[in-house]
Amino acid sequence: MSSYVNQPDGVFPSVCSLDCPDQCGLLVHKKDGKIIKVEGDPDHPVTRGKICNKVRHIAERLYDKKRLQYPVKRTGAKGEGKFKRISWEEAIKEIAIRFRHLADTYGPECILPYSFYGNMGYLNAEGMDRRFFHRLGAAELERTICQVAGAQGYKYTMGGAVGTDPEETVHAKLIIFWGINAVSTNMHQIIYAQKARKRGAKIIAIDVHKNQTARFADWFIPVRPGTDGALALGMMHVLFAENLVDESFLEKYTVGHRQLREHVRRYDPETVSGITGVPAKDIVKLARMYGETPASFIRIGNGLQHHDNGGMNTRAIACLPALTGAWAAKGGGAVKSNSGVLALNSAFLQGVHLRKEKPKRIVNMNQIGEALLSAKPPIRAMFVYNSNPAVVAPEGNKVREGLAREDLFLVVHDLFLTETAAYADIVLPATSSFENLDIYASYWHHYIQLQQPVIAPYGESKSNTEVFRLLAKEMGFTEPEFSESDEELIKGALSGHLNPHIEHITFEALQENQYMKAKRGPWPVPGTLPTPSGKIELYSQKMLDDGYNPLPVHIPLKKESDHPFIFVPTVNHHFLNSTFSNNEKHMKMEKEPRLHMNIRDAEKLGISDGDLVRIWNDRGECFLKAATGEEVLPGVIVSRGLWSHQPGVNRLVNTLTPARLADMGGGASFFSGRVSVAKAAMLPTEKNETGG
Ligand SMILES: Nc1nc2c(c(=O)[nH]1)N[C@H]1C(S)=C(S)[C@@H](COP(=O)(O)OP(=O)(O)OC[C@H]3O[C@@H](n4cnc5c(=O)[nH]c(N)nc54)[C@H](O)[C@@H]3O)O[C@H]1N2
Ligand SMILES: Nc1nc2c(c(=O)[nH]1)N[C@H]1C(S)=C(S)[C@@H](COP(=O)(O)OP(=O)(O)OC[C@H]3O[C@@H](n4cnc5c(=O)[nH]c(N)nc54)[C@H](O)[C@@H]3O)O[C@H]1N2
Ligand SMILES: [Mo]
Repeated sequence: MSSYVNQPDGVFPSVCSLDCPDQCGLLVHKKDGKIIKVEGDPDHPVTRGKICNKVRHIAERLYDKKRLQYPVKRTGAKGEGKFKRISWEEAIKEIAIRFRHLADTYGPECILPYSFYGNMGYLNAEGMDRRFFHRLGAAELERTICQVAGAQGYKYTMGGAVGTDPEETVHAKLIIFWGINAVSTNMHQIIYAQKARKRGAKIIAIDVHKNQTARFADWFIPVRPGTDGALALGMMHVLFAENLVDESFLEKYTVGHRQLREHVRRYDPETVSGITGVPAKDIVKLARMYGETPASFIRIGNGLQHHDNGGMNTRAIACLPALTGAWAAKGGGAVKSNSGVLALNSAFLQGVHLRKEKPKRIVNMNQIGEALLSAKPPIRAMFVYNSNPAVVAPEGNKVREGLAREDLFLVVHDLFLTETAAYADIVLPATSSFENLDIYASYWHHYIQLQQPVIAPYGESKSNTEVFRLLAKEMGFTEPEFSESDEELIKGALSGHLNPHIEHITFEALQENQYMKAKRGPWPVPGTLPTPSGKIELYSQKMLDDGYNPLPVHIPLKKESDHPFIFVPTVNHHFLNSTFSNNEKHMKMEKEPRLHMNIRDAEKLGISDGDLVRIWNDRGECFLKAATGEEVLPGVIVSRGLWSHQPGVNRLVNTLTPARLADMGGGASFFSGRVSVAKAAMLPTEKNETGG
């Protein structure tokens, strides 16, 4: 056990484990063996002592009286949340017996793991768990809920998840926050932008919602949802037409610029204005600002790619820095994700070789509702950890109906009795990241960080690695992969030298330094990009081979129904997806969920600010209070936060979101759904009580 755990008092270095690009360095204050305060580590080179409010108050979550302390077994109906205490021994035994019986009777692919990045630690997110399910031969889960569509779109252009080093962006002279609410979701990029602004940089936000980031910007450009590709193409039209492109960069670093120049003639500002809702003169102004500022930086968000056309739109935006040669300017370029810079030895960690047969059943996590309800042969068991699908996954009614199936054996491992756990047969208590040894690699900045356990496990809780070691043992999996310690997992993850940027980073060095930066040479170097040509691909033969247009194009959102509004249910400031959505302090900081709608739409519907409204479509309904104004364009409504169900008031926004897959990578299309809105005649509680 780490020396930190054995010291009841003191201040210890740590890492934030949340699924957030900033991955802050923390200092954890302990008294009598308990965490009493969490603050930012002032020495961390990127996060520099500044942390968000939600993590500043994380101790309230760690010691929340609702936190799970021991394993429990269901005694009530599924979803009712009635459980009795059992021992770990009983829990592990029962899971192993059920899994073995199911695997023997129906084949192991009737068992499905369901997880995401509730904890970003490599060991606890994709370590022993993956080894276990590979060895079992379970069905495979495609982890597509977050960023895959945009990642694939970016990859077609740039070859991989690599962009500008964010530390350089203080030198940028123009910063565009494109489909990202960075004030809430990437606050240290905002701090860099503030520094850049002091040196003369202009800040632009392009979004469907006048959020905090839009208010921070010098210029906010509202766009219609799912039209960013068209806006980027309109910018390209102006850049080529007005000779604002960097010919020598295009020649040396890209393929296909001649085809692209021809192709974008059709995306003139008038046409693009008709698609995006951005006035033609603003498209020209934006393109000129971009073209005249070599050190321009685009922070490409996740929001804009949660659409039917999210892959292609990201692909289009990713072409822009190549047109102006921004990649070659200090601080210029773009970041979608930088995870490629810090890639660890995943093959080792995940033990893919332990799988004896190729998986026949692959389930896309965005379609978990449908899979649970109608996969043939049925999914008979599911093990959920690091995720809360009952709240975060699309088509929520189907998800919850699937979780409620009497014949589904459901195990949930979490720190809390989440909405998903309420449906479980067995719930296992999880340690928080402060109780684990783990390794963290940011998907934005370039530092790998070590988490040494700071406190002892809470109650009887266990880490993910420990749970899967125990289960493997109980199942009789004797491979040495299942007895490796967390330290051995970290050492293996850093070995193999698959990634030259991190060759110098070892477990021992991390123990001494806490965080270490990747070594990157000059970038991009023509001929060395991981695209097929080694260059930035403005024209992509690979896209053509994969069935896409080889050039960036605008493809409209699917018109799924006649409901009049496009519904964009985003995340909020004080929660992390659904994490914190049940913690009193964080709920209080966030106040209540609101539905932002344009005042003209509201007036037409007789809705006033503060009215409770019903939002519905063919997938279901939910209820929120209206916030009317000019924050969104007519025809669009935006909510913030993945709130849980409140007795009587269904605030589960994902009840309404489509499980339809985006154009690339099997990604989610959370923000492409259509809904109707009306003033709720009475509180839904009254309605339920009167049976209406
Ligand atoms: N405080 C906080 N921080 C978080 C999270 C959290 O829940 N809370 N979640 C974390 C996770 S997992 C992720 S993936 C990231 C996500 O963080 P971001 O990258 O910021 O993505 P979102 O918040 O999903 O959406 C960002 C913006 O996209 C806008 N948007 C929606 N559709 C469109 C469109 O078609 N075009 C344009 N231009 N904009 C559009 C939305 O209005 C929203 O303001 O944040 C991480 N950080
Ligand atoms: N409407 C709408 N829906 C969305 C989004 C949106 O913008 N709008 N965003 C989507 C995105 S980008 C994402 S990434 C997903 C995220 O969705 P999820 O991955 O489900 O994220 P969270 O809601 O944070 O739930 C994480 C859970 O993991 C648990 N946990 C934390 N640490 C550990 C651990 O060490 N072990 C175990 N066993 N459990 C742990 C937490 O307590 C929490 O219950 O949501 C998606 N859903
Ligand atoms: Mo995400």
